[in-house]
Amino acid sequence: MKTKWIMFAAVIFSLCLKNAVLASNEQEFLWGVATSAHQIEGGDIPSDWYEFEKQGKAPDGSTTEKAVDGYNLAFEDIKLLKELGVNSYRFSIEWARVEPENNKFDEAALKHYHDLIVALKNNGITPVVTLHHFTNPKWIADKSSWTNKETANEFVEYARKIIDQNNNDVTYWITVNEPNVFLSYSYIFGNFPPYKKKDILVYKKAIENVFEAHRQIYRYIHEKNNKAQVSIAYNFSDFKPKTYRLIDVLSARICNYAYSWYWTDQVKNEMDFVGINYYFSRYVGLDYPFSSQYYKYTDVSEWNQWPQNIQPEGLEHITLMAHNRYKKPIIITENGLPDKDDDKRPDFIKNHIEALNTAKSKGVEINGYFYWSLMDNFEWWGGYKDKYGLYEVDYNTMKRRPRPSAFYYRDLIMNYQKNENLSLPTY
Ligand code: IFM
Repeated sequence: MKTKWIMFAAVIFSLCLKNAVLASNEQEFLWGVATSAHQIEGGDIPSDWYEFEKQGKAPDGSTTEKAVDGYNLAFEDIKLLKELGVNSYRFSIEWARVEPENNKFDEAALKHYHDLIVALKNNGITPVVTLHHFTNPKWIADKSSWTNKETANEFVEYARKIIDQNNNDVTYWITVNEPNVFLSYSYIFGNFPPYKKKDILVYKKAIENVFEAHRQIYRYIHEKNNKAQVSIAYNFSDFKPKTYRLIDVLSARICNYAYSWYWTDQVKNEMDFVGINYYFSRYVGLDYPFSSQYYKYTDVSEWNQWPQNIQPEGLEHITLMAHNRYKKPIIITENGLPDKDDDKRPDFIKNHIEALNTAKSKGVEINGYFYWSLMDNFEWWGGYKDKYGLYEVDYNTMKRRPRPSAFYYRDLIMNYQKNENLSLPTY
């Protein structure tokens, strides 16, 4: 009888402990990694990007037919997260998969994402859920995508479905990833679907529709859960003057405004934190973007499309600027490097974390850091050549193998969590 009581008490105690750990997890500094559905899952056939890839328009003619089999291996991949010791995972839900036809929701896909969220939580990993990461369902593309006002409503409908199902389990939501990038490539540079070039009016309409959808979703999530943390993940670049001439200084200011603040200002009342995706900085002058001299090379990665600066100080500067402008907490929602030999990545991570430490010592509230990416994946500009992964993927067997930087990141996280003299880990 006594043993029974002891066992009963032990079960209750372990349940309480687990809940306490999960609850406290949500307050911890978020140490994480990020991915997106289309880039890893494979089989995202009802999407506009898949259509684009089928026409041979993606880099190297590659397709995401298999990608890195992330949909089938989603639950297996939780082991990688555990191995890294991260306490959070940023991933996206694929609209096209969940709603392959207008108003026809795929119950199996909805269940898959819900189960993934629950499985992450059961493993002590906080899910950070992105609702839109570059791709649209094909039926949305057929209705002229984001230039159509209806798309905002359709997106809100889809988002509500996801939120209704998961709002008890998700605190952190990113409505849209890098609208400043995907809309510019879709409507100005013309190399993302629907390939419109320099169509400023259409571009402006698309921006308005994305922000309108964001605002509605922001309000909807907060009606359901007033503790939720909702934002957009923007791509930030630190534009610096290439000389101290007034004209270059002005150009840098204009670029910073056009690239970043123009976008973030529009939803400053509808973001609970500033989501920063940071990769590199740029040196600019009046001639930007026509000059080929606007990069000051410090250390250059193997990024496919153009040489990429490795400049952690740019991240420090951006976080300071964002802090001064909005006085809101900041989460680094992406930061990473394509480095197949893995010889620059450990330093890249360390230096960017140190830059955040410096920003923090200057009063910036930083609540999380997500390395891009958990594993190699399909890159919008580089196909499968750009290797951002902490885990290398063998594209034939789909086996994941940790690169040395995976262990480096794991040890760094452990170090920060143990050593109270370092200021970053808890807040
Ligand atoms: O892979 C992309 C991601 O989808 C958006 N941010 C930049 C990453 C690296 O190019």
